[in-house]
Amino acid sequence: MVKLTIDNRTVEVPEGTTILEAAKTAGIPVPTLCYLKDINEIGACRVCVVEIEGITRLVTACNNCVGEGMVIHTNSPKVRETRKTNVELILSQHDCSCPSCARSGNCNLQKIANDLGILEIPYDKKVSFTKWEKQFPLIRNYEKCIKCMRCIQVCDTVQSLNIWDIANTGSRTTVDVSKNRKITEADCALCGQCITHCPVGALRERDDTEKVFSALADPDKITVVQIAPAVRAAWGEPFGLEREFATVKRLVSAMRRMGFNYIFDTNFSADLTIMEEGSEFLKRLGNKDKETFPMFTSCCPGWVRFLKSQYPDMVPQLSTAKSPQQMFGAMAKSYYADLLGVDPENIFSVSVMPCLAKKHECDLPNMNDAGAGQDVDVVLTTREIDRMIRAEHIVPQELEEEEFDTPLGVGSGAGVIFGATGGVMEAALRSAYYLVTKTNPDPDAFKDVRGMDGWKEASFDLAGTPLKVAVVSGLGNTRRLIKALRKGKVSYDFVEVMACPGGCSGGGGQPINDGQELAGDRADVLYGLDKINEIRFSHENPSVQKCYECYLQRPLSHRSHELLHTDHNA
Ligand code: HC1
Ligand code: SF4
Repeated sequence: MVKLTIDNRTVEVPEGTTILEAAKTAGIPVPTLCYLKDINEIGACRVCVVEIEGITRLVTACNNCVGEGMVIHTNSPKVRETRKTNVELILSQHDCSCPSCARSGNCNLQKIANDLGILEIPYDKKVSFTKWEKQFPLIRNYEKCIKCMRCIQVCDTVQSLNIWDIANTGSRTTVDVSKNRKITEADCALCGQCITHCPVGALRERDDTEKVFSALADPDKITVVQIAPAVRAAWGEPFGLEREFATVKRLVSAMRRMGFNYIFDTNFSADLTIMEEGSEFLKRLGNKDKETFPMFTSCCPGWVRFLKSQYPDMVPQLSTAKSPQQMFGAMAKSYYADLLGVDPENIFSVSVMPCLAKKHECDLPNMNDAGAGQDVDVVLTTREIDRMIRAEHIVPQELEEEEFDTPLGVGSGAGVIFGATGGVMEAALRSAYYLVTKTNPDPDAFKDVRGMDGWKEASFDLAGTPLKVAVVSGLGNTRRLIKALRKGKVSYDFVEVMACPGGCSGGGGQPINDGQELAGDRADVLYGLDKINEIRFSHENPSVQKCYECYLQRPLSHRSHELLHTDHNA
């Protein structure tokens, strides 16, 4: 242990602890901008500088370790002055138009500048404007970039994609797409992790809220919206709502006030996905064809983009089942249009997702199987729906709980856990067991695949057939798993992949809580919802049963293939 003094407080911490961590244990917050625990500890922004008695030069707290007997001041006049100058220099290169910034009110730079009392920037502004492809779901605003390197590190070390790099030199230094590529030419998976880890507004999603406001105002449009599993665990965070209060039923209520005609649950189509994908898995398990086995889940479009760009020869191993989002869109404009007795062309199909890649997925040329334009017209992220709530002057604290509409608003506990890493696998195994044995397993029989580990393995006995499954989240972990699979070092029957660490609950479209990883807390909410759901199995969802009875006939039927499956290479 090392004993030292920080701001007149005696602190004892293990050897090798950084000054930042040591200060934290003593309850002394040191401001940081570029720091991301275990991912970006490079002291680039120099906001965390502190003074050590006996050393003339100030040092950065995030990447310097404590020493025995050190006397440290985290906010001495010298520290304050230097920190202020460092932030003023950052601001001199930053587009400070806060009112029009996506991160206004949730920006660490804004907060730190304000806390330091910076009311003027004494340096010349040198902000140059560079063009970006504004139709792409991910937008970089070079003028807001503070070169903290977080996006580079997250993309390299966590996601293994190396989309970003430093470009230019000297005062023209910026972060741009690596290897001189345009973003549309790079292999960006659109996981959005660079956005959720950016401390400022340099990265954001394409804003599609205006399209939805227009549809809501159009009397000829029937607006049908689906809410993804993971959104319910996070939408209330920016409003400071307790998780117990920020239920999906209150989100339903907010959206009804906005004027959506029919509000449904993606959990319904997650259940439908299990019926289709589970049946497909059992079929593939029967013949273990080399080309299509082991089977990969296909509901994460970030993962599908990754596989197509990095290992295209393995695309046939993806389940042909569409994602729940796209299954929902196809059913909304076919089955549900029939139930309503309306022309599907009049349906405007919106989805609220924790995800950026879903904005790309709904635009794919083969996602129009209901024959009325895109099956899903617009995808909004959790952040966008939260903006819409604010724009509509809805006070979330005053919302009462309201029910989803039926029948597509009915979902099982198996559907809701899709939003957490391991959830798709667990839901599929619950129903696969039933499909094979015609009896239900204990709904928690497959809980070994839960948890936030990036690469999990489990073995089960499926009525006499041994099954080995793997669950990965995060594309770096995914790359490691695929390499091991290709080298024959591991072998599985079924693999679930989610591009975002922790799965959709840690999705790139979720609220940003600077530097805090909340995927685990949000997953706990989803598992809690599964536990209290009266229906724990996708095959017991009465709306799904009815839909097969009256419309699809059975899993993998001709109509199911037309509406619910896809060719990922098309
Ligand atoms: Fe997901 Fe899915 S779980 S992919 O993470 O399979 O986005 O939540 O909606 O489609 O159901 C996302 C979440 C979501 C789909 C489902
Ligand atoms: Fe989107 Fe979920 Fe995949 Fe992340 S893990 S890219 S949020 S579908």
